[in-house]
Amino acid sequence: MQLGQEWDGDNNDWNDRISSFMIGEGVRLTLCQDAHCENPDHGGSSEAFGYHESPVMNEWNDCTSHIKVMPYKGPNVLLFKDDQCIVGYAGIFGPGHHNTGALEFNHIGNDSMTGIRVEEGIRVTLFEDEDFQGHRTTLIGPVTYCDNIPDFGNDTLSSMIVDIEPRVNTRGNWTPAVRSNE
Ligand SMILES: [Ca+2]
Ligand SMILES: [Ca+2]
Repeated sequence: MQLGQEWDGDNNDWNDRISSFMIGEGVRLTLCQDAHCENPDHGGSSEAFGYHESPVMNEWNDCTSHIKVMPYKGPNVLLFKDDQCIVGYAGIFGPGHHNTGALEFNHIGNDSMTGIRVEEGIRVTLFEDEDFQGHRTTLIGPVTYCDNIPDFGNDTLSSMIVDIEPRVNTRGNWTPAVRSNE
């Protein structure tokens, strides 16, 4: 599929058949279980960015009915509900405060995150409890953990803060290494 393209499984032989896929560099992918993405929240859709390969899709096997392929602008955080960084349920999160409701709406759910991909230029703090409380750990991108996130439990994430990571430039001044895409 090409950038900016939408694909509706009702119009071809591929409805409810996709079991693996690859996303190219610079591409943002939205998968929906309903025709025309009629149910975009948790349970109905999933999102990821490339480059990424998903050799299996677990709960998403044979249930994709609609696909959107759009240009991707980062940096962001990609969360995975399942291990091995499978998409699956996955969600894209930009800079900001993401409380439990945001996790639930963006395809992950409360106490279900197992894997994380943090792009370069991003700092993310993970919290065990809602409202940015409880045990926490901070990750600096670029880093990917598909199974065990150091010093953070599996299926415990309830809120998260994503920041642009400041860097020292060649003149020694603090400056954002990358700009937000907001
Ligand atoms: Ca999980
Ligand atoms: Ca929790």
